[in-house]
Amino acid sequence: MSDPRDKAPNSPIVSRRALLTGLTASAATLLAACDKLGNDERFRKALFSAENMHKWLQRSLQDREALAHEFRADQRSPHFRGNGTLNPGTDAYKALWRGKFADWRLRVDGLVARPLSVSLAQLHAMPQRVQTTRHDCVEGWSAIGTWRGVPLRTVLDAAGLHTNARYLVFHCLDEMGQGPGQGYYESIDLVDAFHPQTILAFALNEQPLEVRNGAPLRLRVERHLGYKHAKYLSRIEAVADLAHIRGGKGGFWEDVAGYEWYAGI
Ligand SMILES: Nc1nc2c(c(=O)[nH]1)N[C@H]1C(S)=C(S)[C@@H](COP(=O)(O)O)O[C@H]1N2
Ligand SMILES: [Mo]
Repeated sequence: MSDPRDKAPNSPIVSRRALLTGLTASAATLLAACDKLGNDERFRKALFSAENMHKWLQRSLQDREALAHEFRADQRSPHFRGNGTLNPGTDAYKALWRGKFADWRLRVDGLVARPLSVSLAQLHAMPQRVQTTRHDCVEGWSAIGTWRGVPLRTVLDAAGLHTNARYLVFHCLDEMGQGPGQGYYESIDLVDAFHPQTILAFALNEQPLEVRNGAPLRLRVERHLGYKHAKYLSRIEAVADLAHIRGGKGGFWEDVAGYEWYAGI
């Protein structure tokens, strides 16, 4: 479809030719050749054939499904530091902590067939995964740790995602000085949700999670930067889109500091 602005006199839009002259000669030749080929019906058909589209999609998906490197236990960092919130510090959290999190529940709701309320004991009884991975924080530090927890997939299968669910929103117990329900949150899409290394972790280096690392439960989404790994989980909400959740950008730092929602590594 032609852009009406192309026809405007003294159009401020840079012409294709002007753009081409700015490129290296070889790139320009290649582009011009592509341009000509693009007019060839057979070439276009081949380029955009179902088979090629499939190959292209498959390649991008394979990349997203690749596993993060796993390390040996003896490669672990001697100390796994805490970052961001080190203790939610609210009365509600303190009460849960005093009760050894026996009264804590993980709610799973939104676009699911069977909303769940899961205790820590129930999570401990589910199939578990253990992985030693490197955590990379945008603030410029990394640490290798061994995480134990339940694959997110297991919990989602139990809840039964609706077919219109596209994202999982992770609500946290730390309020970030914003009040209840306004604190830390994050979200991921279904490719990451069903990734085999995406787990709800309750142990670090074979010890129950410390408060600083997100007790009683935190997300591990190993192909992403640190801020996606939501700590102090209280609720997982399945949604069709993120626009109506909080600031609409899919995460606390995405909303307030312009962090990228997609933090793949
Ligand atoms: N609820 C919550 N989750 C959070 C944060 C936070 O402040 N609150 N900080 C994030 C950031 S920036 C990082 S790097 C990791 C730090 O995890 P750690 O405290 O176990 O090192 O948690 C992430 N998850
Ligand atoms: Mo971070």
